[in-house]
Amino acid sequence: MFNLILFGPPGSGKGTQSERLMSKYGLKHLSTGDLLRIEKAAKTPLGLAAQSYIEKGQLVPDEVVIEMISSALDNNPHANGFLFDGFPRTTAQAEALDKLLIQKGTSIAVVLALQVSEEELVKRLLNRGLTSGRADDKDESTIRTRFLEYEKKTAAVADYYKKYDKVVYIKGEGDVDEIFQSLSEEIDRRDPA
Ligand code: B4P
Repeated sequence: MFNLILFGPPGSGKGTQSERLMSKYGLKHLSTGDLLRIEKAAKTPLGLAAQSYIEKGQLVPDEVVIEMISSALDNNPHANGFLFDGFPRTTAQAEALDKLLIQKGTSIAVVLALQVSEEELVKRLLNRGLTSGRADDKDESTIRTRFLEYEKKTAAVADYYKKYDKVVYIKGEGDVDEIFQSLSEEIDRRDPA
């Protein structure tokens, strides 16, 4: 089983690259952002509780996303491996994920961290906000809140995995195909086959 985390600030291209990586490597894509938006659209109690956090640009509480990931892992017992996109976003989430994977006799192989400048991130998210209908992409102050949350709570996740020597930084600006190529090279080096 090959499990990887695609890591990076909001708008760094995690969702964009995940789509390609999952089809190339046959990994099960688990995006907590997507899972939360599905819950929100279905107006489930979880989705309604998450909505106010997402719309303000804040992180959803750890226990909510950890429970969601735990169920997703249980619901995919035959997966070849998982591609975690936008999860973990706090050290508590990273610790919980490690425990869940140990229970399944597996672990994280690598954390691929996309690096993009803040000006470029703002540009991308405002641009996506023009068509996505996502409330958290619409105005610059919500986008800035997301960056603050990232600095305050999420950046430490890279430090957590650095202790285990699992983090590889990848330039996330430029051509989408070239970024995909760089990510693929790192995965191939670790041989998920
Ligand atoms: P997410 O859905 O995870 O989204 P994201 O950080 O906005 O985006 P991503 O990095 O995937 O960007 P994308 O590829 O789409 O999170 C949304 C919210 O959900 C969070 O703020 C939080 O409230 C909540 N949440 C999710 N997970 C959570 C967790 N674990 N704990 C707590 N709360 C959680 O790219 C963005 C744009 O850039 C797109 O328009 C794309 O086309 C463009 N783009 C991509 N690559 C490009 C390139 N190389 N060049 C130019 N444009 C590019």
